[in-house]
Amino acid sequence: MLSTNDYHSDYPNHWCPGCGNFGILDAMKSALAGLGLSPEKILIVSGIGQAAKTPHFLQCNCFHSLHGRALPIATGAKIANHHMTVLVSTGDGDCYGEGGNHFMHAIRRNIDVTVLAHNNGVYGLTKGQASPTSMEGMQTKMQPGGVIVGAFNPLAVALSLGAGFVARGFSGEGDQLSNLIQAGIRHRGFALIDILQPCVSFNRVNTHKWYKDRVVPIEENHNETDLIAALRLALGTDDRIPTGIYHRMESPSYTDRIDKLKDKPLTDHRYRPELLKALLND
Ligand SMILES: Cc1ncc(C[n+]2csc(CCOP(=O)(O)OP(=O)(O)O)c2C)c(N)n1
Ligand code: SF4
Repeated sequence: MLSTNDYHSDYPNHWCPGCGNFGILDAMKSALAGLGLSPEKILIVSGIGQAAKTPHFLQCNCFHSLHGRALPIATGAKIANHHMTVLVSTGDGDCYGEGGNHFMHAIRRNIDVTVLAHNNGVYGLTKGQASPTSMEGMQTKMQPGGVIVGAFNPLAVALSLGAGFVARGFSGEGDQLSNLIQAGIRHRGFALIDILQPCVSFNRVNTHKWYKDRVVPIEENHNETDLIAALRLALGTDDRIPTGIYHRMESPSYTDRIDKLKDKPLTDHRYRPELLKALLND
């Protein structure tokens, strides 16, 4: 039986005291322990940013890649060994801005990865510029007159692209978040968990209190298989921010569609350089 201590890493952590990332890190450990996944069976891929440092603080396989490029790395890793549990730890800037094109195509391909998007509505690491999810009107040092465009809606976009698992969590609701992460990992196919996360140093609008006043669990009678109901929730009609599973519907993942991978992962196939040589010669 595994405990959260089995995922503990001693790597020095310099996140600001009070940062929502701590709640996400704790929920990740508790989700992994709850699923009984041993560290060597897990790969966490990240891009660049405060959120992207998360794998340093976990004991498992980790690939800290380039800004916006976590999803292509995770895609390659999953295709190489689809028996590995692959998670992506990314920020709103990393995933929806710099990596927006990869976000779109990973969903379309239904890559079996669980994306934990630490959504703090700001570029934290580079000290507070607006991100794609910053609210219209939010003032930053770079946008002193306030952000002049509307915020990107990751849930509505993921749903409209056909993502099979779309959920929203909050770093201040650890038990719920841990359950969402477990459900995302269990889902076979692309899973997005957009996690609302206060950045106490640079986002003075979306504070802990601001979220506490608005976050509500999705109503129990919500039908997770009803895409239109999920879209309606994602588009929102009032100030409330529903948390929980918006949509869940399985379909064959990318590796399920590749005949050669039906019996065993690519890593277990014999390497036959003569075939490659023949191909190149041709
Ligand atoms: C190609 C490239 N462009 C820009 C940067 C600078 N940069 C580093 S992190 C970052 C934004 C990170 O914001 P987010 O993904 O929201 O993560 P956070 O730090 O808020 O967790 C930027 C623009 C970079 N490292 N590489
Ligand atoms: S700058 Fe913001 S996101 Fe980064 S560690 Fe501090 S509070 Fe967290």
